[in-house]
Amino acid sequence: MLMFKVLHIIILIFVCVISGNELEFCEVFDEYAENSKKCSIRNNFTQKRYILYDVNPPEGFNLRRDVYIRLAVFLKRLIEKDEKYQWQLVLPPWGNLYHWQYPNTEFQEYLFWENFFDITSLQQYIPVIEMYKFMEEYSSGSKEIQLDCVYILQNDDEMFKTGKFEDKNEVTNCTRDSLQYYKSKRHIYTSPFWGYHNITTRNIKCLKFHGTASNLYQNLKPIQYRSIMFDHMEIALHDEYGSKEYWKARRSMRYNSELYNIAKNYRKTFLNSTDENDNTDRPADWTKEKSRRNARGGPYLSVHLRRRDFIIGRKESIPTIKNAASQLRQKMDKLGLTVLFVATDGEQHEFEELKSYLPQYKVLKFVPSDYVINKFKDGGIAIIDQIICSYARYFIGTYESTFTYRIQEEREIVGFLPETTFNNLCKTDKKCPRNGQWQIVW
Ligand SMILES: Nc1nc2c(ncn2[C@@H]2O[C@H](COP(=O)(O)OP(=O)(O)O)[C@@H](O)[C@H]2O)c(=O)[nH]1
Ligand SMILES: *[C@@H]1O[C@H](CO)[C@@H](O)[C@H](O)[C@H]1NC(C)=O
Ligand SMILES: *[C@@H]1O[C@H](CO)[C@@H](O)[C@H](O)[C@H]1NC(C)=O
Ligand SMILES: *[C@@H]1O[C@H](CO)[C@@H](O)[C@H](O)[C@H]1NC(C)=O
Ligand SMILES: *[C@@H]1O[C@H](CO)[C@@H](O)[C@H](O)[C@H]1NC(C)=O
Ligand SMILES: [Mg+2]
Repeated sequence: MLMFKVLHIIILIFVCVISGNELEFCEVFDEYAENSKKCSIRNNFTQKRYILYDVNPPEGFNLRRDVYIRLAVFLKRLIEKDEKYQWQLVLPPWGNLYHWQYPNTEFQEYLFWENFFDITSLQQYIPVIEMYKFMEEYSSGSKEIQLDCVYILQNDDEMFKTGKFEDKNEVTNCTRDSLQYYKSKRHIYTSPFWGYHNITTRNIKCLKFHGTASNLYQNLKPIQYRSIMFDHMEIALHDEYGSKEYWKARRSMRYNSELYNIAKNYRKTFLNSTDENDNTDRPADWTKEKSRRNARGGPYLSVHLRRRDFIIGRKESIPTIKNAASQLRQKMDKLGLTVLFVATDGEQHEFEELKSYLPQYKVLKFVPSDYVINKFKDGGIAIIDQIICSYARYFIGTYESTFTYRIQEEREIVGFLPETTFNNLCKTDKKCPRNGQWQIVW
């Protein structure tokens, strides 16, 4: 009897020790003892850990940029706290976004961040690497890249029904909804993985999740996993929206310098706008940038005139073209400006219509050359529009458009007065929703 008890205790201790580490260690491979050993040696060999992520497919470019900031701040804090591992964020290639319209969809797949952003600037905030670099580093010669764990975040529908929100991070059964984009063959999942057919995983976990990005800390399990991916990362919220840290991450998102140069040439040629005249000079290195409110901006008013899906989805706040023209005219007259720069996703005929209501003003939009279309595509052209808007003396945006928010942030960084930035078109002169003013913190 005593023997039995002692044995029982020993077994208990043994189980605890094992489940505390070794047994969980690289569980991906634990069907194969031999692989499991290899795997632990492999994980021990390098301290590099890779975090990958993706966002709900219908989301646009500018919300995706916001999701990057959530991860960047999370990673920054993680690195401060945990020096044992070399954490790296793998930048998810851009592709096939819903709003991207240039024909030939293949041509808009697998676009790396360097097309749009300055990678060195991003790296001055956190260690990021492009997907192709990750593939090189991680595959070590094999044809396939197997991620150690993929978490699919899911909203807790119950919470949305009751309205009682509390942090949640619970492994749950995957719904068909969560798995709809993944294909499974003998427990090996492939696709979507940003369109790569050679990325797979054996280990998908669905998470009922509510809370900020840092609540995902417990899911990293760096002893067990060398690479993890979070899908539907937009479900995780900002840890510190609008804080100094948030703005640091935002400031590190400098665009590809060629995009700045294209915008600069356009401003000079068509808008009589130069950094010297407009007091908008900036240091090349974002970490050297300082708080200021004396940017003047070029002698033009810029507007972000969001159309397409917003005309249908945001009826309450989107004006007719005619009404927008009237609002713009009033403002230009008040400011003594005669040049209007229009950034829009609207149809050509909507732009022509706008112009027809403003005959006494110079109304312009950026028309990309074939070179720009081929090299930078929809994403780059949109950024050029955003840059030109962010150097105007006065900006008017579209209510609740993330495209507009990114312009407002850029103007906060460049150093404009908030009243020249936080304005939006109204449904009519009388019906005017107001966006919040998220001012920069240095
Ligand atoms: N070039 C250009 N594209 C735009 C403009 N407005 C919207 N778009 C396109 O439409 C997309 C809108 O989606 P998103 O980035 O999610 O912004 P939101 O939907 O306005 O919050 C952008 O990413 C662009 O591809 C614009 O003024 N100029
Ligand atoms: C990992 O490496 C450390 C020393 O670097 C060693 O003490 C330990 O036994 C190794 N663990 C495994 C599972 O190989
Ligand atoms: C995976 O596929 C991509 C695109 O087809 C290719 O560029 C990459 O080299 C491949 N990676 C490996 C490890 O085979
Ligand atoms: C998950 O699925 C299993 C097997 O289908 C079932 O037994 C279990 O109750 C489910 N769990 C939840 C939380 O729905
Ligand atoms: C361009 O701007 C400069 C300085 O702001 C001004 O002196 C000049 O007259 C402007 N040129 C035109 C053609 O408007
Ligand atoms: Mg959108």
